[in-house]
Amino acid sequence: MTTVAELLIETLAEHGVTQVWGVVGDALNPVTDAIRREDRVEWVGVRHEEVGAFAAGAQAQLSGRLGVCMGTVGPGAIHLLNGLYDAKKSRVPLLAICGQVPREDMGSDFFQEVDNDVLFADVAVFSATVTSVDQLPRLIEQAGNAALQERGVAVLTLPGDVGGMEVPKDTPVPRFVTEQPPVPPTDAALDAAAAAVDAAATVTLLVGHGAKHARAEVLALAERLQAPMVLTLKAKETLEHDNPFEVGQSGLLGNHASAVAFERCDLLLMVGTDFPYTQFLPHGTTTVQLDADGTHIGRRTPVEHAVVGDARLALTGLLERVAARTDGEHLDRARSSYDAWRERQQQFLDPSYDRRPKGLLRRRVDNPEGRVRPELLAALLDRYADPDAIFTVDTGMATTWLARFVRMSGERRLLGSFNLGSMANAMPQALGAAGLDRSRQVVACCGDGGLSMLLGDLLTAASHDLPVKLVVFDNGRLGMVKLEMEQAGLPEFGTVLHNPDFARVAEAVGLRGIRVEDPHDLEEAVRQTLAHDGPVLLDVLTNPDEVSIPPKPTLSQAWGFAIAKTKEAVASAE
Ligand SMILES: Cc1ncc(C[n+]2csc(CCOP(=O)(O)OP(=O)(O)O)c2C)c(N)n1
Repeated sequence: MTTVAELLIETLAEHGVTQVWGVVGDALNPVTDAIRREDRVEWVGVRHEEVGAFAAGAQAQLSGRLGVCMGTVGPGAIHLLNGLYDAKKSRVPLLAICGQVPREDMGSDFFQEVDNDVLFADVAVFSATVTSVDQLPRLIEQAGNAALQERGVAVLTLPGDVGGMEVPKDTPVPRFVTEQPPVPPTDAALDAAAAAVDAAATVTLLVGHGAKHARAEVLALAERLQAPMVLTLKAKETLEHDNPFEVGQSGLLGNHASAVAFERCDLLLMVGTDFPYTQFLPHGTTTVQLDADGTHIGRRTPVEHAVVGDARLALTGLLERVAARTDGEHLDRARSSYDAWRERQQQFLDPSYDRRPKGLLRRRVDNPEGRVRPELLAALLDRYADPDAIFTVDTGMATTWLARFVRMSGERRLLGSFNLGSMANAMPQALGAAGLDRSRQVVACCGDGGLSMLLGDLLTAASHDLPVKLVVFDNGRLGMVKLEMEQAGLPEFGTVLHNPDFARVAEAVGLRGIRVEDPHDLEEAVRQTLAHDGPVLLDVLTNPDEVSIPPKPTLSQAWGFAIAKTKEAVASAE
């Protein structure tokens, strides 16, 4: 005989799922029992379900297969929510298997009862409660197909008495549809876009994650148009390396060269990007937008020419139509600005460098205790991490340091909560990545606020032998919020974190722990961390007053900073 739970787990194993993440309990006991007896699927018990959702989401991003997490009745399911929203916004195929009270108690406000189909209505592309074996195998198939085809979250809820029910003998094992043939753009759209491109004196490309499979084509187009290429953070992974046209990122973590590239272009060509920070985009230019998803067209900036279709096909179509250019002045100007900026960044890698920016942001970066500059830590991770390392990064200042100092080699991967912007994603995502391949190096760049939010799951790294390298940018602050407050002219408030020695915490739970307080110890510590053959946490006390300067700091940001610093000085003198 086969039970509902066994059919579900066999389906997932056939699809290629190798791990399921969650917390065991009540309604889901038949499911975990089926996993226990299925050799192809490993159960990873986490301490907080949110960690399971983030880890499974990371696995889906890396493997292209369905990620799977579980949360049992009521609170266990609710704990998944933040990780599920991250998957939704990153467009990641994720299946959440959730528990429910037994069918006879449903609808009676029973102990722990929560209506999952209502709870998950906003986050899920598909959500259903299995109330009869007659719904199988179709509900399983629909859930998997919805997650994979719509690249989102599917939720299957099993009431307590359903998981162990027997399915009819000849019930076929559901199979999921994974093919997604690329949609070609129309000739008319390509003709109009190409004519606009040819009419423009200068073109700048803004390229996002949607072009990740079209690297050769996007580079060929940049060469043909002599166009600088601003990359979104999500495009960095595949497009940064060996790319003579890229000028880094825009937005708060970007650099001045992107502003040069935007300000001086007649035409902005957006490829596979939904970059949301409109204030950084150029104004008064003609815009051409290529996107596989027509709902993305024009939602960030007015678009004169829309090309809806697969990025590779659309770029190939443009390459067949646009004229080659020989004038490289626009490209050279943006690239020179980029080279100069990268050169200046190197100064931060000298521990004795005293930074005094010129102009509006002139001020001294306080570092009275001689703490490690976060830039140096990121640069050393870049230097010593494997060429195919997987990096995960927490939302916060760590994202800026990684964006600026860690280069993607082509084989390196980069995961973050880049659309939801949740804290505490880096450690869970690293666990997920390590679970897929324990021999590949996984480096998590964690904020101290982010790490401590889901700290309990350090235990998962130890107990499931997940050899993650957890690097804590320990500035004793909710640093990004400190920066926000100061740019707005508010004195820093509520951002100080009274942290433990995270290295000792790590040791206590079974990881190796290394702590660095003196910049001179950093290089050796980074080497040891990355070379350690098991889970390890490197706790680095970094300077909380290190700030990042955006591509075009505004007058109000600079004033705000000055005012906030004055208020803080007054407060500390009182
Ligand atoms: C779950 C969640 N809560 C709050 C925020 C708002 N927020 C964004 S960054 C940040 C501070 C992050 O601090 P930390 O992890 O220490 O990193 P740092 O910025 O200091 O490098 C906060 C509170 C958020 N993005 N996500």
